[in-house]
Amino acid sequence: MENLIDKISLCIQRGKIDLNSPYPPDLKGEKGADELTEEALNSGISANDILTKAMIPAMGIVGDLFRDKKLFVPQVLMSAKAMNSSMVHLKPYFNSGEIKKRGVFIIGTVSGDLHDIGKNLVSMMVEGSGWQVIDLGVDVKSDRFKEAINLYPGSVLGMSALLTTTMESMERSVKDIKSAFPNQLIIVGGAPLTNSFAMEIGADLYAPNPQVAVEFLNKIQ
Ligand code: B1M
Repeated sequence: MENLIDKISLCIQRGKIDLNSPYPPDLKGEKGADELTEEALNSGISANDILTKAMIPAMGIVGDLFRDKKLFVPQVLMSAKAMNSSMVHLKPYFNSGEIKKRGVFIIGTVSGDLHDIGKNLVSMMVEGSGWQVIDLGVDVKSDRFKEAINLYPGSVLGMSALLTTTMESMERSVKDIKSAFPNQLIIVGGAPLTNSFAMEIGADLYAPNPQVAVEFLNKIQ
């Protein structure tokens, strides 16, 4: 069992998707996260073990390396793709309730902001750590965030902004949401933000990178 778990973990860390994927070059021609996950399930390893012993720790390692600038965006995207190819096999177990999600994380870029690369990275890392992610996409108005919060009580909300102009809409949205849902936890991130800005507008956490958001989420749940 350790062997397959270790192999799946390695594939996710290295971004090895499946047998046919040429990346990374030194693993060309070898099975990837896709085939190994199927093999693990067929050999009787539980979906929960695959998730908690291989996938989540692997994405944690990727997140740490990215935070420490030892991995970069393209490599993280490959890891996320490998994780998704594993996740496809686990989806039926999530749906049957055999695997419990840690919680619900709603995310979107704020009104007026179309930059979604950072937001997508955060979504993938949070999903990889065992959370259900509701991705509202880009240019999300405050009312849309509030609708989602209504649908998922107890969720955590993440907002991303990349423009100095959309920092203003982030401020308006955070204030609006906090006045409607005073206990709503809100994480904000994006290149132009600072911790003092995040605290001033009433957010609960400024996450300069996805891993800080993941660590916060995993502490509360
Ligand atoms: Co735009 N753009 N852009 N752009 N763009 C910037 C942001 C800019 C800095 C470029 C520049 O002038 N040097 C500048 C902003 C200047 C400012 O406001 N001070 C800018 C501008 C001006 C614009 C337009 C206004 C240009 C124009 O049309 N005149 C326009 C605005 C569109 C809009 O949003 N309404 C625009 C458009 C675009 C494209 C559509 C062409 C494209 C976006 C494509 C896409 O996202 N699908 C684009 C891009 C790619 C960029 C740059 C080059 C790269 C942004 C990026 O993806 N970075 C950017 C310049 C730069 O950064 N070098 C730029 C990589 C990404 C992984 O980082 O998003 O910071 P980032 O996410 C990080 C962290 O911030 C954090 O985690 C991620 C990983 O570490 N993080 C979170 C982010 N969100 C988080 C949420 C969290 C936690 C962490 O919790 C919830």
